[in-house]
Amino acid sequence: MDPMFMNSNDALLLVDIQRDFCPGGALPVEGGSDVVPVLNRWIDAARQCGARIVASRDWHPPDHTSFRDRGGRWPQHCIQDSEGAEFHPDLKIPEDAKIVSKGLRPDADNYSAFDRTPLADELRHSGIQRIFLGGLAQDVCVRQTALDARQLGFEVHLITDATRPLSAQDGERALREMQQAGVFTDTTEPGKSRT
Ligand code: VGL
Ligand code: ZN
Repeated sequence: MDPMFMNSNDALLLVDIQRDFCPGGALPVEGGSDVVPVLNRWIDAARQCGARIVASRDWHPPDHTSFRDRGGRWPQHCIQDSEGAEFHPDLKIPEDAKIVSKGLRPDADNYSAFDRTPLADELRHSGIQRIFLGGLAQDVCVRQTALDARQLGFEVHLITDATRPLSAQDGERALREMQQAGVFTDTTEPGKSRT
């Protein structure tokens, strides 16, 4: 879909585009930085169309349960106030964007930007009905955020050119799961249709 079709009932949700999820970071997604120029164009379009812009971030305490040294699945990443937790320096997040932090509790992991955050209520209060999302990682936080958004009743569009998986195989599976849940995944850059 052409980003210029967005309006004030839409939100652009930028999921976890942080240094640690990009090449050189602690939990790098291959090609993770490639989502940045695509999403910068969507940010421009969202501003022109009056759509709401939200950026989520993984924001863990140093003793987070998802870390390997605590018996979890992942290397240490996105520790609160660390350099690795910063948004990608080239991502042009506007001053008035809403920042949503997740994964704050030491004893619980939350992959979704809606899990234990005020995001759903805030979007509803702003009259948002459609969510366009992209970011990292396609098979982890983007997947769970998109599935939750559907469950919460939003129309959801995954910007397929603006997401990358940690594992290619899991990324494909996540794409199918999202489609089965009613997420539109035909959304892409104008002229570069993937379907
Ligand atoms: C993520 C693994 C661990 C993500 C967060 O943002 O996709 N992945 N924590
Ligand atoms: Zn995490």
